[in-house]
Amino acid sequence: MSSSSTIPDLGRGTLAGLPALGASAPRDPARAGIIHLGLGAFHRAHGAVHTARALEAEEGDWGIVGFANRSRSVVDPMAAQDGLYSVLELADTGTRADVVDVHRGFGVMAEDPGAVVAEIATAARRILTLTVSEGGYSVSPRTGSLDVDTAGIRADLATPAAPRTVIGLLARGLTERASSGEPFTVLPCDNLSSAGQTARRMVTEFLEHSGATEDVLAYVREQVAFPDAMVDRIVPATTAGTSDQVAELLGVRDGAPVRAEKFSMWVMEDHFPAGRPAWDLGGAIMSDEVGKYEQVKLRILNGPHSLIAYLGALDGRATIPASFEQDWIAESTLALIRGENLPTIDLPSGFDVEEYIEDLTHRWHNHDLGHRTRQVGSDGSMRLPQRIPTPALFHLEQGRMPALLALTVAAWFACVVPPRGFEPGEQARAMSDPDQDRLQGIAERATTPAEHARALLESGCLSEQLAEREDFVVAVGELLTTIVTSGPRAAAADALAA
Ligand code: CS2
Repeated sequence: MSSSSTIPDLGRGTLAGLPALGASAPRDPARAGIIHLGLGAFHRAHGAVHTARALEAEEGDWGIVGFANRSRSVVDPMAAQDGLYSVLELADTGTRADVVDVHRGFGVMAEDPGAVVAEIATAARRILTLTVSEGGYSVSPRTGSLDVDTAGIRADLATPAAPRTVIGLLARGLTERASSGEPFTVLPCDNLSSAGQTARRMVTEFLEHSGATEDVLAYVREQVAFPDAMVDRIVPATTAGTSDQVAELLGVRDGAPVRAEKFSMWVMEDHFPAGRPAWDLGGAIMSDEVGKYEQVKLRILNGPHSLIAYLGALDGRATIPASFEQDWIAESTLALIRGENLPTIDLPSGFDVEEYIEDLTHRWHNHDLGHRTRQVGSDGSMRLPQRIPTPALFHLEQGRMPALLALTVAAWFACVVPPRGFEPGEQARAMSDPDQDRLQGIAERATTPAEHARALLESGCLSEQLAEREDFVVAVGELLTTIVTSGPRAAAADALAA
């Protein structure tokens, strides 16, 4: 690019005069109180921004040492930029960019897992936050327990001193920290219900399977907190143009920018035995009702988001706003929210759910964000077990068919594990899923879409309990048949009429 040579690179030398957040975090990496696992766009646009704002409100030793999962694509440019990057906020009222200045150290989990273990064992680190996506918690969708059938967990249980999975790393790190007895907090920031309790259970099960001592188990039980949290901000993948937009707004070239909507919400249990940043002053909500907020988030936003992505992709739409603009998709989504998911939610006290839904429909219309259907539709095998079974079983047990939840499942299968002979189109083909080949293998012998749906559901890919619901299996099969023979719009009409 001809202009790029004249634009200086982002770094401490070019920071003066730029809108920066968090700079009061001590520069010395030894004083960084937080370890973060999963240095992706979401953490950088959400937790890191709230931490930076908290530091603006109240100083403290709360810099972040961040670990990417496996790629160096973020770590390298951030390290070259003295840990700085910008967040481009795309709102109706205009676009703005802020530089975030809270990261004080970097690593890549897959390259140097031992470094993560050593960090957890270091007394000055007091909190570990994580955004490792649903799959990172190694929960079996079938049983809800630690997934000992995965190669990663099997390998880590065989050599617990040299772990590679997130749960194995946490277990090893806490084992090493146990000898000092220093308290610690693990704060998951993924879209999982009871994410904190789930992480505690998985770590404890791992320790038990690997023969940990009673001392270590007692340390984890008594000195380590695993608060639950609800996280909410739509953060689409960074695109090639993001850097140019930042250059235009800030006059610097940023090799690791992120883009996000204006909305941001973080609700957490206030349980931090080793202290915490003033997150409450940085926009987060401290609450004893996090479980209820999680239900709101998973069932009003995430589940319906999946439905928009799958119906939209089957209809050839590349983005969430382009999909949600289709009346029949919006109608199906709102019917899912109001008719099926909302009745299953125990709302937090004083929470204005109508305002949340109103905001959300607005957020889903944000064309500037251009959130891709392929991004939201990927990893369904990890995401849908968090979004579908609980509300679906709620209705089934009362003798009602949740047709739009069934439609979400049928549309997921059509996109990602299509029945033989069905071509779901370019947008659906672009969705990825770590379990895709295994799922396709399970349905290999099916000769009809209904048999295909049955084979998949009966494998327990969403939950064992749901697999046993013959009425749900039949409903998903019928909707998948309609998608294949008459298209997604006809299937949505059937679900709405049910
Ligand atoms: C989305 C979420 O991709 C998805 O599964 O539903 O990433 C969603 O955008 C965020 O949870 C919003 O807070």
